[in-house]
Amino acid sequence: MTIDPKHPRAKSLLIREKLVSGLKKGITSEEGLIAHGRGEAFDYLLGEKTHRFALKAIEAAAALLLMAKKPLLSVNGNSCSLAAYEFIKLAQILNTKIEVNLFHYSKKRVQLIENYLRKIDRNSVLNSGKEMKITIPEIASNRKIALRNGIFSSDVILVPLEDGDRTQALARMGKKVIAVDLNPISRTAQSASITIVDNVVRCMPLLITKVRELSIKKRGYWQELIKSYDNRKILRSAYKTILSGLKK
Ligand code: PTJ
Repeated sequence: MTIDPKHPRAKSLLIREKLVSGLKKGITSEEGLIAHGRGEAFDYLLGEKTHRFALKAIEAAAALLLMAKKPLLSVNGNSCSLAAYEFIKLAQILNTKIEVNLFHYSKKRVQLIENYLRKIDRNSVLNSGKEMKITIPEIASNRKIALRNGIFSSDVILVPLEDGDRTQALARMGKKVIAVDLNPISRTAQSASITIVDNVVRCMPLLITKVRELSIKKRGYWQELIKSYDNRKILRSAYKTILSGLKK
């Protein structure tokens, strides 16, 4: 479908088109379209813009990713369809890897997503066909299948558009989780160390810029940013913004 840039909902329609195109390529799951609908509803209430609370979370996330011994970017069907180039760019800047980890798991879809990402940059993507797999305990979905050299051995993991189970399991394993979730009351949002309540499409370019900006600062500066960051406060602000959106 051709989208007229003058259409009042052009941006939102473009995002939908990306997901539908991902579905046709076998990247987005059918369920991913439904999950996006939930995200859209929250985004609508947030005025479809990046708020101050999200900028604060992005700043802390950038610092945490820079501080990490082994950061990792976890990508699923929706995030690949919506922001593949940005995930690759971020992996390159951080000199780290992307692991494809799916809720609606199929070997075929993992491979399709890996191949799609590898066409942009083959060095940034872990190869599930070659890497050793490990099961993360207490996860009730196929998200439990992780790569030993990836999520399993990483200390800071970026998880966009997540279901809550894995975030909680990773936190129990002592890992720091950075979530991107438009719903501040989801289990993922509540269990993550840092929650970016923003659309993945808007926040990824901002996160890339922030990582670049902070990379020239000293470790102590990153530490201060993380120390002064309060995820509860950020979630409260997001929740209040949604409530006031509803009142309007
Ligand atoms: O590709 P798969 O198989 O791994 O599946 C991906 C989905 C997203 C279907 C899967 O992880 C899932 O079922 O997720 P949930 O439990 O529906 O949670 C997705 C969360 O992401 C919800 O809280 C949505 O509000 C939120 N969300 C949806 N679209 C966006 C979003 N958050 C940020 N940006 C979005 N564009």
